[in-house]
Amino acid sequence: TKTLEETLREVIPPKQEQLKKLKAEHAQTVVGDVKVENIIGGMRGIKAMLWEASVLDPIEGIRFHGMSIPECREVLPPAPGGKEMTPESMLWLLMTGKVPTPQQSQQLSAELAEKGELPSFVEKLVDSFPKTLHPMTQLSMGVAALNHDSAFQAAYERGVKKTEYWAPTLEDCINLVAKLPSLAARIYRNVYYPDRPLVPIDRNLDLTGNYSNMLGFGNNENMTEYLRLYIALHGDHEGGNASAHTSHLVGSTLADPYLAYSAALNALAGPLHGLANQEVLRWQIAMQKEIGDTITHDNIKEYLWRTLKSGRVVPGYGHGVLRNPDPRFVALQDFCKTRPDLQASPTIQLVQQTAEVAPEVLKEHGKTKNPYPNVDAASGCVLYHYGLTEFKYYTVIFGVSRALGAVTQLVWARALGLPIERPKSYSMDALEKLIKN
Ligand code: NMX
Ligand code: MLT
Repeated sequence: TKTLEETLREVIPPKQEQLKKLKAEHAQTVVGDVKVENIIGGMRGIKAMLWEASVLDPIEGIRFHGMSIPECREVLPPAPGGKEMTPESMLWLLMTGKVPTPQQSQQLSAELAEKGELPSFVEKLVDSFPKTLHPMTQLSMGVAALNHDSAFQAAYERGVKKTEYWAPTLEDCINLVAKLPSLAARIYRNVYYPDRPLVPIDRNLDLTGNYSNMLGFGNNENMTEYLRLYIALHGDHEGGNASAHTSHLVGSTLADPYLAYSAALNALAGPLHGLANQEVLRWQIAMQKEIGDTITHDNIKEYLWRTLKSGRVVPGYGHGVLRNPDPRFVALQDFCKTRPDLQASPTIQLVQQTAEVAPEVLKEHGKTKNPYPNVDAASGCVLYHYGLTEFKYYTVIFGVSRALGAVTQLVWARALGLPIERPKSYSMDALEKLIKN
């Protein structure tokens, strides 16, 4: 059985050839144009980045190396005894473009468990944070501090050849993915359950089995399976989203993967991006309180209009690229539909009913280009139902997940020798001059 690194050694050379050919034959081929609306509109729609692991179609949603979410759920190996694809299987697919065998996926789980402990200075650093510091700030700071032991940084100082950059980068990336659950679980314990002892890593468990255990949900197999699906699903969403793009930008300076991903987490912590899953729960709970026990489409509608008229966005709805319901939302709803306890949950019912009403209200409101639910509309309610009710923590789980796609691109950017990212900017005066010419 080939390891992840051995598999990468096989798949990198043909990709390097593909890039060489693209450069040689198509460097001057035009694939789109740039309008003033793109420059002043958050670069929306500009085709401007290479990103190998996934591509987002506005109607069909995300495909990982061409595979849809239902296809991934079908073929990616689960954990022993489980049914849902694991994040390690997804990481293998993202990195190599190949579906791992169950043995390869388990081998990767074992490697991650072996490398999962935090250096003691990082434990001390995280333990020194005030409980009131947002969990995402803690995560970002903890990840940045892990760069103390960066293999890439050490190799760069030794003068490693450019063609070899990717191998120490991969070493850092695997270490980062391995350590994220311990770091994230430590933050959860410190902020919400300071008297609870921390559970050590079990070398026989997969990454999420350990994470769930460390969060205190190890005896709830449904929650662990949900976390596997959640973390695998949120792993990558092509390159232009704010967190992935940040990681790519920072990584393009040859900053090590810890620094690149720490920066990405700061982007994920914004309410228009990953923090929306925390905001959805806060908003749903406030709605539940206001509406009371009799939930009808009419009173949900009224609540939606109150949110919109007060000038706020409806969290969990809209998207920069998608123009249909997010297939990740659909997959999480599917998970709920197969479990009677979840179907009976008032919080989950409210999410489902809101999704029935909100698109019409948002269409009537007439602003958003996409009136449909995105993944954040559904991701938190199952956590809430299973007892992880501290919704300020939800984006941390997103942060454990998004590393899968970010680290994949960091390895590929170095394997392909991609340059530092540096787009051209204009002032309004300069733009007007450009228009006149
Ligand atoms: N509720 C109310 N108004 C909205 C919404 C919404 N859910 N979505 C977009 N709009 C408004 C938007 O604020 C903008 O208004 P204005 O012209 O006054 O600035 C207008 O509609 C056009 O925006 P779009 O072009 O449709 O959206 P854009 O690509 O700029 O932004 C989001 C995409 C996702 C930031 C936006 O839809 C949004 O703020 N959604 C709510 C927050 C959210 O769920 N974010 C999570 C995204 C997924 N993730 O995990 O990252
Ligand atoms: C994501 O998963 O990153 C979000 O859906 C946002 C995006 O793709 O722009």
